[in-house]
Amino acid sequence: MEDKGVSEEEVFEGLKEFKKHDMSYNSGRILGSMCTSPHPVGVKAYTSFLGSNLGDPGLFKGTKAMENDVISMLGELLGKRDVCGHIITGGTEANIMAMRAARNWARKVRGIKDPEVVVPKSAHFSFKKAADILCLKLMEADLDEDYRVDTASVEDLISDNTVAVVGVAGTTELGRVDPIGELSKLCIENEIYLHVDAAFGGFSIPFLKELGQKLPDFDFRLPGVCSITIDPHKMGLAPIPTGGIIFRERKYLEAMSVETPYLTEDRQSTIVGTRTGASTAATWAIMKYLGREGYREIVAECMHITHILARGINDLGFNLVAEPKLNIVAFKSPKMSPDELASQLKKRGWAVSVAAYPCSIRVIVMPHIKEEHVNMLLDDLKDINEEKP
Ligand code: 0PR
Repeated sequence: MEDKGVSEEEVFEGLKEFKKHDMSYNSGRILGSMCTSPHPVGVKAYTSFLGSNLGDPGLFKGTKAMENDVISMLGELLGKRDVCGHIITGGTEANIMAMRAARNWARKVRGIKDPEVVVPKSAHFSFKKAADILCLKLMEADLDEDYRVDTASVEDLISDNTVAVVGVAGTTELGRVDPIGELSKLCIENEIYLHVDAAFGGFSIPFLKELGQKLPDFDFRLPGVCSITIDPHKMGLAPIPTGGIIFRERKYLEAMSVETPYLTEDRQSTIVGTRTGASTAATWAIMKYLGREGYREIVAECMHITHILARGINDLGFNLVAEPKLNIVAFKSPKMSPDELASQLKKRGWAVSVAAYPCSIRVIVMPHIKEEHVNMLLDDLKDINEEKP
């Protein structure tokens, strides 16, 4: 830092320079992200709560009431209005909080000292971070032929030390929805905590069901489900960083609370201390503004474009890994490896990601991907395919 400051103009010129090197969602070229352009109403709400700190809620009672309201709205979307939870930084923090709650609860009621967690092989890598931080042993369950977790494999991995089972509603790589109903039964029988990671699917599955798409129940309607991750900064269209963690019962939040001697609340359960109220304001505003109808229209459009892309890819002779259930299309080329295809697409200005299991190109059809972008992508895929002997 220089001793003397510069003018505001100079500062913003400097910022513009950095921004030039960023990709923009509006270009339609970001194909591998679960984030998107935040909704303008959310952006406006976000900027009006920049100084509000939910880490000291007694000072920001209005923001705290708004967080409670958002949690109830999310709970209602997930089948139970009377829930508790927090708006936090994203899916990673939500999953860590859920694992911490499950571990502490099992320690308290079952005296478990060597905790294990059963996760599907398709689980997001945030569970590896949770396991490392919380000293949990991760047991990875196999997937079935449709890349959903195999309940029999989960059952085999359950032991006296199991503190939680995880199911995913909208897997990171393929958008699969695990058989959460079967997991719920299994967890009730074995008295084990069940966490559902709906970071991606939480803001789309309920609306797709309302639109008549056949998708299994995944939420608090299933009695075994103890907590759900749902990320407003993915399909909820909120600005980054906005995640959600929702618990069926307060006792799980309390199982990880610590004393906060000099704050305006006595105990705190979140990992983060100082915590922005802006994310909560944005989520509240967007949910109120769009309503279910607004979200239904957005997910319907994403699915429409997903099907156009999937059909086009199929017609060009590429192989779809699986028929899309949510707005994710994964595919392979019969002529080259996913890495080679990704680098060819990169040369043509597309930012795609390569999914690990099964190794394939993954396109997440977020609201910033329009039909015109998909048509350009299909043209480039056609050229790449024809250039390769
Ligand atoms: N759970 C699931 C099912 C997820 O897909 C993700 C993230 C998380 C948890 C973790 O969420 P946070 O990243 O909010 O902590 N899934 C994407 C991924 O890792 C996130 C992402 C977003 C990737 C934007 C790329 C990108 O440009 O693939």
